Amino acid sequence: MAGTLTTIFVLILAIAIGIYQFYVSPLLARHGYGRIVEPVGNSDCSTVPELKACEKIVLHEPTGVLYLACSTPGNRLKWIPAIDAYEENAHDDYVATYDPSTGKVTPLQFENFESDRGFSSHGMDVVPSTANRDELFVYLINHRSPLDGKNPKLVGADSVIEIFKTRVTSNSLVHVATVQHPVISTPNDLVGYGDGKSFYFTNDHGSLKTGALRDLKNVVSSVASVGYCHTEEGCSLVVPRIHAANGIAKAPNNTIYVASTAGASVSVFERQEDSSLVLTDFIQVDVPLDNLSLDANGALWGAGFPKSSAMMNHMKDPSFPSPSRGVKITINTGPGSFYGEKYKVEKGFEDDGTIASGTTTIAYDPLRRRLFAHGLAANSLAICKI
Ligand SMILES: *[C@@H]1O[C@H](CO)[C@@H](O)[C@H](O)[C@H]1NC(C)=O
Ligand SMILES: CC(=O)N[C@H]1CO[C@H](CO)[C@@H](O)[C@@H]1O
Repeated sequence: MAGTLTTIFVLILAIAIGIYQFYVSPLLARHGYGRIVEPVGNSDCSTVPELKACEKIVLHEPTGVLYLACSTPGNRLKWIPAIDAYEENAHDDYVATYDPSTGKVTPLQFENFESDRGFSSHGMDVVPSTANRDELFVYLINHRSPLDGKNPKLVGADSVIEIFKTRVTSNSLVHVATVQHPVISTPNDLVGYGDGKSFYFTNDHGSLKTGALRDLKNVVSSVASVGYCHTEEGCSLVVPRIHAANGIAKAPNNTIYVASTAGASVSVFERQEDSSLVLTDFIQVDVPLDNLSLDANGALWGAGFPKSSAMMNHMKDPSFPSPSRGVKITINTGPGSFYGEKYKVEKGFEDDGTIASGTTTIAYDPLRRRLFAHGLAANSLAICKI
C-alpha cells in the first residue's frame, strides 16, 4: 500500500514538474523571471524631459522630425481604457513635434476641432498625403468620455479615430474628420494611408469594453481584432479574432504587422485588393511585445518588456524604473535561412530603466543613426546614437 501511495505521489509530482516545465516555466521566462537585463545600444544617450508620457512616436523620415502623442504621467495613469483605468477624465492630451537637430519641442495646436469630450491620446500615425508630399495626415485614436455623463467603469470609453491635416513645419493640426463606428470599440493603434480617408486599427480587447473577466479572456483567448475604415465606405473587422493585438505597423509594399502583447509575437498580413488581410507569417519573440514601427531599411522594431512585473509597478508609480528592450526583426539572409528561419530576431536596444523606462514605443532612424524610446507613463523621451 505504502508502495502504491509512493508511486501515485511520484506520478503526481512528475506530472506537476511536467506542467511546470512545459507551461509555467516558459510563461514565467517570457515575462522576465530570472531574465538578466543586458545593456545594448544605451551608451550614448540623452533625454528630453519636456516630453512626458508619450504613448506613440512616429518619425517623419525626410526631415528626421518626430511626432509624439503625449500626456502627463499623472494624468495618463488616471485614464487608460486599455487597462481599465477610469479614475478621472484626463482629456488634455496633446501632440508635439520634436526636432532632434535643434532640440526644439513644439506642441501642436488643434484647429477646427470641437470636441466637448476632449482629446485623450493613444495610437497615432503620421503619413504624407499622396496628393502633396508636404502635407501630412495625422491619424489619432481619441478615447473620449462616454456620452450623457455615463459611468465609464460601466460602459467604457467612447473611442473614435480623429483625422487631422498638417504641414511639415506647421505648428497646428487642422481637423478633417471624426470616425465613429460600432467596430471601433477598444482601439489601440492604427496605420493610416495618404488619401486621408482610410486606416487599419487594432482593438486591444475586441468588443469587450468592460467586464470582470475582460483581461483574463484577452490573455487566454483571441478576443482582440483588427478593423479597417474608409471615411466614405464605412468600417469592418478584417481580422475578427486575434490574440492580444496591440501595435500595428505597415511596410510600403502592403505588408501589415500586428504585435501581440501576451502572445509575445508578430502576425504578418498581406493587404488584398478588397482591403481584407491574409495572414502570411507568424514571428515568435521571447518578450511581451508592444507597439511596432518599421524603419527606412525595412527592419521592424517592437517595444518589448523584459520584466513584466517591473512594468506593472511602473504603471502604478512612474518613478519606478522598468527595463526596456528594442526588439529588432529583419529578414534572415544568413545561414539559418536555409533551415526555414525566415526572420532574424535580435536585441537592438536594451536598458535597465535608467535611461529608457517603461518603453512602449520605439522608432529608429537608420539615416541619422538615432533610436527614440518613450513610454506611456515615462518621464522623458530617450534618444540613443546606435
Ligand atoms: C515587404 O516589405 C518588407 C519590409 O521592407 C519586407 O521585409 C517584406 O519581405 C516585403 N514583402 C514582400 C511580399 O515583398
Ligand atoms: C499605440 C500604443 O501606444 N499602443 C500601446 C503601447 O503600449 C502601451 C503599454 O502596454 C499600451 O497600453 C498601448 O496600448
